[in-house]
Amino acid sequence: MAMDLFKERKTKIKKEHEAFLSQKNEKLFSINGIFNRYKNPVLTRDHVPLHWRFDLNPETNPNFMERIGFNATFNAGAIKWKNKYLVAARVEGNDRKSFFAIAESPNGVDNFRFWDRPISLTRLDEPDTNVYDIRLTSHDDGFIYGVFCSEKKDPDAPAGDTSSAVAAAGIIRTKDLVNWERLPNLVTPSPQQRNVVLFQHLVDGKYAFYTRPQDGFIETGKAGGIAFGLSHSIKNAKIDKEFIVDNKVYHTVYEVKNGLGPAPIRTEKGWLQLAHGVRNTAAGLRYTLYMFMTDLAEPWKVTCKPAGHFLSPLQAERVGDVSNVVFTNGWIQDDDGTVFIYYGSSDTRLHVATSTVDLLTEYCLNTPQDGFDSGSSVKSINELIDKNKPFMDTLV
Ligand code: M1P
Repeated sequence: MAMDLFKERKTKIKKEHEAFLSQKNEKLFSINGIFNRYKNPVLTRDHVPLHWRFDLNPETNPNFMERIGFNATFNAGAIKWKNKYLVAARVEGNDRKSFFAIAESPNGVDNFRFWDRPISLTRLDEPDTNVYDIRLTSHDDGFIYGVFCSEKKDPDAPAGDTSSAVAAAGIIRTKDLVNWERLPNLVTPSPQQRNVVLFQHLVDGKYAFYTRPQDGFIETGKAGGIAFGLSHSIKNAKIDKEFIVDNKVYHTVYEVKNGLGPAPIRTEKGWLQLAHGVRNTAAGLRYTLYMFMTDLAEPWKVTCKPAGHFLSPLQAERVGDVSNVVFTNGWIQDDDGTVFIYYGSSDTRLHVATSTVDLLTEYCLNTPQDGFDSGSSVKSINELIDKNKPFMDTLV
């Protein structure tokens, strides 16, 4: 009887899992013409392999019960590797701990399958209680780096405070995406760090990082903004001075905090930068994505910045464990100029949107900048209306 149940459940679950993993995705029409969303998320907790979840031995699991449950798969670093599209996702178990696992797709938009095992990080002196949001950078020095948030309990938290935490930037590197070397965490002048991204080239012979200084774990406090700093070494990375590239600003989509997404994409007109911005609402924080460009020779100098968000949570994306959030830490530039933008929604699942280097550049260069008040927004609209006057009959 037990054997029948084991077999019956295993056969059904296996079949449905395979059908789910092989599902084709569908590119949706884009009204804004800047990027295309896709019908299905590319990675969900249902993508987690069965052999991470079930004990496959009928003797020790006669009821074919799930032994380890998974809660979410989201915010992923991304890289093209041996002609496959890889994401290093933040996978979160039912135990709330997250870790990194690589999933691979033949086309970047569907059929993502996790590799055999998640990434095992070497422990430093003190274990990371939680790790998340890895940014992958193919560096000129020949290594692929992963820079991620390493979180542990705040040792100075008052007795009874079991929530306060400290965030630091962890660093790993690899040449094959299987064997990873752990390096000491990045040291910066800021008491906490999250959303740190390694730039792909040396600057003045030094390793260059985009950082996000913050005074507290959730609140950036007096600090905040996307910053930039240099380190002589990567093996003991230390930034003595970080300066702001793109600050948080009152009454914008990045008024509370912001953070760089993936390492930038080089174009003839400058570096394309993708970031997340956080604003306050009566319903809590709202996370959206925004873009800007920086100077080719001085990648810490903003050269243009469209007003407002580039991509915001829509429809089903709006709801999840942390609702009203989109977050990005990975994109892939293909040889033909296609850009695959991977973004997590509401700390629950991972999506892709596709665009091109040319379209993203055009978006950055031609979208009006923020004037920081309603009058300036109306002025931008009126300028477009005036420009359109000779063409109005084409809309009739
Ligand atoms: O919960 C929303 C996001 O919160 C953090 O981002 P930030 O540091 O900007 O507040 C991160 O924990 C991120 O993973 C998460 O999606």
